Amino acid sequence: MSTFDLTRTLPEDATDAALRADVLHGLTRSPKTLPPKWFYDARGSELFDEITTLPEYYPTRAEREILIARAPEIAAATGARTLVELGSGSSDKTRHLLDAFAALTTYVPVDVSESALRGAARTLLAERPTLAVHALVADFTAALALPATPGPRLVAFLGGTIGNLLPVERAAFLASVRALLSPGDFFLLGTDLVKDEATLVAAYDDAAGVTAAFDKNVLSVVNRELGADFDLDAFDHVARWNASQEWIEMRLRSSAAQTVKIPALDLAVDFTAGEELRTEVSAKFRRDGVRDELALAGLDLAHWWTDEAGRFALSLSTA
Ligand code: AVJ
Repeated sequence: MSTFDLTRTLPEDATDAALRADVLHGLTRSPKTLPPKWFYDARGSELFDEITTLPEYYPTRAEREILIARAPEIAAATGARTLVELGSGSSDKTRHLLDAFAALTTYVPVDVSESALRGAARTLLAERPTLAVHALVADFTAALALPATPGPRLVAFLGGTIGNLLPVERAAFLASVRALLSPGDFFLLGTDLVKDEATLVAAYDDAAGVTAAFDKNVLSVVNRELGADFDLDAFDHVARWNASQEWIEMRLRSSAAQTVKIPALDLAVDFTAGEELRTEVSAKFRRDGVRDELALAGLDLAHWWTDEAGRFALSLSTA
């Protein structure tokens, strides 16, 4: 007997209000920025899925390699009965964990996309009719209230998405994860690792141009949702390694001086020729940095696993 329920903690219009606030704030400051969460409309999610299959984009394959190799150890170390997955999306990676977790009864996927949650639950429940799925439509960067589920709980945040948060945001996020955990619970975190610049830049500027299309897609989102008139051909995709911050930055560079109108905000935004709009930061990590950031949030690093090539890490920490 399977159970499925879905709880919405985001008001229906929250997305619209947040997009307006982010676009107004990001495009009226200098340098201009847009937060990466707005990449992921239906088209953007499709493009991201395509990115994960590109030869240059290693993180997804590296993380999958670790999950497959270490799922039995993760299951043994945690004895988890509930898996909470933040930013679960299609729940593709979750399968590797679920397969290894004999004690698991309950899965709590958390995502901003209700359609992704429903689709993922349908697929999972078809395969695992005894699983209880409590889906949560929520923004994982905001305070979360989890349903009461059997412990121990394993909270997972995979894919390296923590790298999209700036250091102060990361500290706040880790503290909020810590607040979700009771004694005996665990946190599983995926982090992409610092490596040579050429490999990193290629992963964010692939030869086929899929990442460029993904980057520009944020402009389509603003056009559609806020009636803006961004000309996608008037911007070039740029991926740059910031060595002092140890993060990749994706930017859109205006190829000419231009003015973009955003009617929903009653705003006109001027770009100079060559001006860059930062659309994403994707931080890369080292073991000691991850350990220290976890410790600051009150989390103890217990296990650190990488793929054979040492490109990506999964860490398991305790409250
Ligand atoms: C989904 C946030 C992990 O930062 O590598 C892929 C998004 N951006 N290519 C990443 C992304 C450009 C990705 N995360």
